[in-house]
Amino acid sequence: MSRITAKKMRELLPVYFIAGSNNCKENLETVVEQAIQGGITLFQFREKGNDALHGEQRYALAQRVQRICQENGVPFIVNDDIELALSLDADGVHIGQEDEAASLVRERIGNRILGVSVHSVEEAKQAIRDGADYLGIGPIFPTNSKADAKRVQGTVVIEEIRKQHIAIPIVGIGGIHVENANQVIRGGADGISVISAISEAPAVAARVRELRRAVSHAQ
Ligand code: 3NM
Repeated sequence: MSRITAKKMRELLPVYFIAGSNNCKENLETVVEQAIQGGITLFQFREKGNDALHGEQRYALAQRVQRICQENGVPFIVNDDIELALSLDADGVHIGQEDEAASLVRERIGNRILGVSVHSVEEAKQAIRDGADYLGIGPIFPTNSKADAKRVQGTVVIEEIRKQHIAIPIVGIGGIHVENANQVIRGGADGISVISAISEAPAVAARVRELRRAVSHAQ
């Protein structure tokens, strides 16, 4: 398999759902199944923070969720944990600035999808040199889902990147909901990535449909 093209990558980004077991009131598998029914375009397994599972339980959960994604043709990305991604033969990994250098991660994962969180134009350029397939930029709005989130900066960084004619696929992250998704897309992102807008929705599939609609209306 060769590296994913930018065009194909963009097609995976409109509504990118990120979750772990502690983001969901029901079990994660059920939420992911419903989110897929609603039309998420990509999923990231992020088993982190308070009450996160570890070891065998974490691996088994990841495997079950990966199978659901595979059966439905939704690519499965692993947050941070390269060993887990490789042992599951996941479709890709997502890393932050605090994790292993993106260039080393690229070497380890071959042509799998590589997403990198960046917070400035400089970090964006470095991530591209290191081999990122897409960038995650945030927090766009205030978020309760990440304890160590950086300063909220709206869509400024995305706009600066686009002003410099850097065309890499981008998702916005942090505090994105149906009502503000349009600002993220109009700012230059190809999609939105969300935890709570989907994981805490009373009706998950319906919420995903609303998010899809908000994104496509803004494109
Ligand atoms: N990363 P919610 S914000 C996982 O700024 C994550 O890089 C962020 O959750 C960043 O959609 C965030 O519930 C949490 O706000 C996103």
